[in-house]
Amino acid sequence: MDYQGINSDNVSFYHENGYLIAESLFDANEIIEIKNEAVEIFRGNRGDIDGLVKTNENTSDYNVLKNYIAIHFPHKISTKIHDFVAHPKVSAILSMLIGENVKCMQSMLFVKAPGKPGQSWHQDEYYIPTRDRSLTGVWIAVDDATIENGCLWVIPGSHKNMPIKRRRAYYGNEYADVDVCDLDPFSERDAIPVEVKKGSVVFFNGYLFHSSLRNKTKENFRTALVSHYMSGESLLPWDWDGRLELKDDMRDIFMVSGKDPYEHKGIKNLTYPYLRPEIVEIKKES
Ligand SMILES: O=C(O)CCC(=O)C(=O)O
Repeated sequence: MDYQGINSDNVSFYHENGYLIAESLFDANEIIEIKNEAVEIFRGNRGDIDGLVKTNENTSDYNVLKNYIAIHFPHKISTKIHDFVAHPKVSAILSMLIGENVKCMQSMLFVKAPGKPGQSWHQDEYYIPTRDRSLTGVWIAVDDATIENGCLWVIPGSHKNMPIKRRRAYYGNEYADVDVCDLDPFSERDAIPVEVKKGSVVFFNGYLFHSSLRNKTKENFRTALVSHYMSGESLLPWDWDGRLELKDDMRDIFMVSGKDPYEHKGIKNLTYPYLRPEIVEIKKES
């Protein structure tokens, strides 16, 4: 078992530490495709999205993108982004980490413009609960990610035997969120920055404590295409932060590897793209 430089030692590292970096998984030409597509999306050329700032052909790409943190569910309006979310290089590694059948339910295209806030400490399964702890994030670096421009931070090993932790109020200035995860028995001192070059891809476990800080650069974006996946076998009792009626299995998914064991249920079109707000309110507990 060896794919694009990822072997069984790397898979063991993932299970032990809760994250894995696949260096240079995408080449410069592929990364430029994502970067260009981000500009098209935020110019409104893939459809209007509530909150998009009006621009014209004379507006520079910098001025188009400088207004935004991220768009959620870009794969719903962009076939280019959909292709990268379901890219065989991503799905092959996911099937090494999760199993043969892998489905995707969510994507986010961060541009994280200069000055924009980060995401507070959290576990992704708090927001997107699976039945078998199989939630896996895939973070494709489209720009070099550095401490200064707000790279990902992780607490290695924090996913192991970890319950879903409560969240408490956050009053600081680094994050868009108004709450933050209780890290006990870990602390921020255990965190390491995940600085990666563009084209590298970070895979991380849905129970892993992770966060990102404000982009403190004056002119550098921190672009990343981030998507979430899980085992095809698990149901997905996800109400999309209270936007949907809670059902035992949310079926707005697509397979990126293998077969869908629940194919007979069909697929529903429930989610839609929206811009990530500057302040993210507390998730409604169900
Ligand atoms: O890219 C970021 O700033 C945060 C991404 C993240 O935390 C996530 O996808 O769960």
